[in-house]
Amino acid sequence: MTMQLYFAPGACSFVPHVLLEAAGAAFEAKLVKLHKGEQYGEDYKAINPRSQVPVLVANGQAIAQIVAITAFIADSFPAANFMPQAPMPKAKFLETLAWLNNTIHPTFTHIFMPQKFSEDAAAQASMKAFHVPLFAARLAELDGMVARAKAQGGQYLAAAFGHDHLTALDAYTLTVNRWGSIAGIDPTQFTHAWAHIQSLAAHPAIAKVIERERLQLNMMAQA
Ligand SMILES: N[C@@H](CCC(=O)N[C@@H](CS)C(=O)NCC(=O)O)C(=O)O
Repeated sequence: MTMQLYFAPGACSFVPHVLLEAAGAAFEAKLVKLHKGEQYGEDYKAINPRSQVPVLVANGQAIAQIVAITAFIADSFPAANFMPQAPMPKAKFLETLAWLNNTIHPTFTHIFMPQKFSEDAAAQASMKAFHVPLFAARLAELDGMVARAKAQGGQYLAAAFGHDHLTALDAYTLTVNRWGSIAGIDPTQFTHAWAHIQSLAAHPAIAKVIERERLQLNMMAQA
């Protein structure tokens, strides 16, 4: 299978980027410069008309949406155990992934890209101000999930529902906590998630992706 992952540094595409690297998959990492608007160019719109990363192209077929890409990678690399298989753990895994993708993630979008929701500068400013504490509260909820997984002796977040393997949930936790630091929310206050992120960053596949994307995990820390 030939694969290309379209990604942007520090974006949510970090999630499939980590999974592919951790699976030992052969893939080409294709950089999309979101800050230069490359996602709106005709070349990229031919790959994803919705102008977003990530996109995984597998044998010429494009897949968008992290939930779908995660399922595809998990099914393609079963030995990596990226998704629980039993009905209830699988449902809980998907519940958490969907929440990260459709709730935490768009909360940050309201802070980082308020122009997507209103053209009015005052409305953008109030939207931003409203969403910062909301994002912090949701990161605190995520911190609690990490705490529960660790309390059960787990190394990874999905241990909370009996699946102690690296999954998309861990990579997404790192991503949204890092985004918190962009929004001025100190990520070290989420002590369980922050400790978890440090151990994830030491995982060889994740370290490789952090290096390729040139990520600083805490954007509030002095460089
Ligand atoms: N629900 C989508 C979210 C994708 C998304 O929000 N991508 C952002 C980066 S994190 C993006 O490409 N933004 C570019 C833009 O909106 O201009 C998914 O799961 O793939």
